[in-house]
Amino acid sequence: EQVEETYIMVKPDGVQRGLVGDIISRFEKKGFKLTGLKLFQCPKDLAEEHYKDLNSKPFFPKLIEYITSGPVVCMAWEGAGVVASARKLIGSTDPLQAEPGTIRGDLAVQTGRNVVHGSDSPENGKREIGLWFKEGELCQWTPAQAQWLRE
Ligand code: YYY
Ligand code: MG
Repeated sequence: EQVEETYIMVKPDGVQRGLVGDIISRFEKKGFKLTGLKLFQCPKDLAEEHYKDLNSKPFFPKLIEYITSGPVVCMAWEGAGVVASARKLIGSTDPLQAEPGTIRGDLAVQTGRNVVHGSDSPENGKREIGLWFKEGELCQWTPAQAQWLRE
């Protein structure tokens, strides 16, 4: 299988509501590898670059205001199939449509406050990790449990 990277971010509502530990824990327990982690106040230009594909949408200004409204938790996660699997763990964009057991299904009620971001493709995973992290902020390491996760 192809090892991939994905950019996961706890949005300002997730930080304010004390959900950081719960959200990190779900990816950690699943067995993916954390390679980057920081609390960060996002500047407006970075938020606009991150969401540039949506810049013609009517909700874009409110989305940028929301993402820059307080600190976010930036994460890089690595593993075979991590991009699609993380999207499943996160659930549908609209938390009312998201399945119970998913982060949004369990912890949120509105699209505009859906607590977490996850990259939608391996290409965007790389792009977004490059946007949000400097090179020295990422760690390459071998988790001690690696041999118990994969045969
Ligand atoms: O990847 P995902 O976060 O599930 O959804 P996107 O379609 O990429 O939209 C990004 C972000 O924009 C979404 O998480 C909330 C916000 N948004 C919104 O406020 N209103 C919409 N109708 C669609 C998306
Ligand atoms: Mg998206």
